[in-house]
Amino acid sequence: MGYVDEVYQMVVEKNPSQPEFHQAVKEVLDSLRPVIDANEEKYRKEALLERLVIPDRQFQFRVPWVDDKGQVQVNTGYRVQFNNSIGPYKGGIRLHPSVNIGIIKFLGFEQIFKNSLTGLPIGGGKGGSDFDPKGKSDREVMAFCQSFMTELCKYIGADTDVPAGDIGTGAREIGYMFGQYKKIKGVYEGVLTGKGLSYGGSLARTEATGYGLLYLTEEMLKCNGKDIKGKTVVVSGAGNVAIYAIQKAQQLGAKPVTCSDSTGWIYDPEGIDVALLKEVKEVKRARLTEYAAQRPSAQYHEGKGVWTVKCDIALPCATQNELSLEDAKTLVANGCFAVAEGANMPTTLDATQYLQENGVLFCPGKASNAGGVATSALEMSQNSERLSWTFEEVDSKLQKIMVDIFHNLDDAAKRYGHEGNYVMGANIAGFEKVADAMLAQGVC
Ligand code: NDP
Ligand code: 2IT
Repeated sequence: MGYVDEVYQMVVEKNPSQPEFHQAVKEVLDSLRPVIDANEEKYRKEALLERLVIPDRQFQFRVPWVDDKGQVQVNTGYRVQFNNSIGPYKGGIRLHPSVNIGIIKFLGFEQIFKNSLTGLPIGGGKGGSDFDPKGKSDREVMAFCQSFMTELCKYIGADTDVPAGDIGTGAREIGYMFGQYKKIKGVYEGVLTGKGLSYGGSLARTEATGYGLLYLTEEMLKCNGKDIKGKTVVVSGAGNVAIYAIQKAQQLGAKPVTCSDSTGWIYDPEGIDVALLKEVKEVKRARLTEYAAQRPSAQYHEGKGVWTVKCDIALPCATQNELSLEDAKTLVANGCFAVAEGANMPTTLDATQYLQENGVLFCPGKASNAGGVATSALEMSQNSERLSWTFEEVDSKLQKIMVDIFHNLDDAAKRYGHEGNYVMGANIAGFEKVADAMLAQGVC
């Protein structure tokens, strides 16, 4: 058996019941075959792949908090510090009832390559909890965040591990966590990113993932002789990534016509009204039925369905495995020619393969959603120099980073004879820098 297959089998055997982690590892290792084959003897001797797929360390802890009725609730908290060979661990905190160690490990593993692709000095990590912020009062969310940070603060720091937002963790949660870190440690430092602007946050971080997704998509289209202007875009999700993807798509002259949340989806043939979507989701924290109630052109449907809408470009921006083989077939049949992932691993492996085989331009999340973490790294830079840059400064750096990421993965795919396979290009380009740093730093 080849080295790649041996390591993948070891991952499956040693990490039972973690299908998302297996999937993320499979995608990366399969892409790396040409690189590994060319260096097999050296990498085997160094156990490079074993060291890559086993996290440096992982923490799991109890998070007790008191709800508004005086009842004690208990959640489980996680932080996986995966790889710090090119910089401090960096990655978000996911708060969602579906969170378990396998989900956090898949996200942490992806983060290693994503962070490498940004070109900035950040390693890979991820954290989270099975806590559900939905329907909780602000006081309950604060109680949870404080308890979560009471434990997490032992393992993180501005030069060690710098968490940020992800599903269910936005500015409110980051604020409560930052306050608790400061109170316990007595240190005012950039230990979290995605902070509020009054206490060290960066302008454009809120917009960064969605904007970055569109900057990369625009470049990918341009390099393939296409223009984003006038194109119909289908977006899933209605959270941080989806909202700013929709906004930037409109600014670039495209027409996003859908969004979705965990209960239903909107088809708005006149184009999504971003101001209304923000009001419903960011201010009222309400369901999408509220959007439909205030927008005569919008149709609301229960359940899943955005991929059935005819489009040119699809941007999955909600969660993992939300775009199946069936969905991919529908997209292709409807003439969709580009898919760029805003979420982490939203497309199943068979769907990805189907899209690629049918000539759809496909950019994996670790490249196309890297604008969020890249801007987090810019926030870290601003915190270190105790300065704040203007929106335009951050936004123009973000644009350059996304364009550079696309060209890096495009070049890597070409170098290995797989032109146009951006999954391979992203994994190879992300891996090369990390592998080089790991080998240079010896056995550790
Ligand atoms: P938010 O919590 O702001 O929004 C998530 C959206 O996706 C909501 O509309 C939510 O609906 C929907 N959603 C979440 N889970 C599910 C589910 N299991 N089934 C159906 N719908 C679901 O998160 P973000 O926008 O920040 O994150 C979205 C994706 O982007 C995630 O994969 C995340 O890892 C990734 N990402 C985020 C970055 C960031 O900077 N925030 C950076 C890079 C990637 P509902 O509210 O009803 O649950
Ligand atoms: O998946 C991701 O890249 C994020 N949730 C953002 C991480 C970060 O540190 O900004």
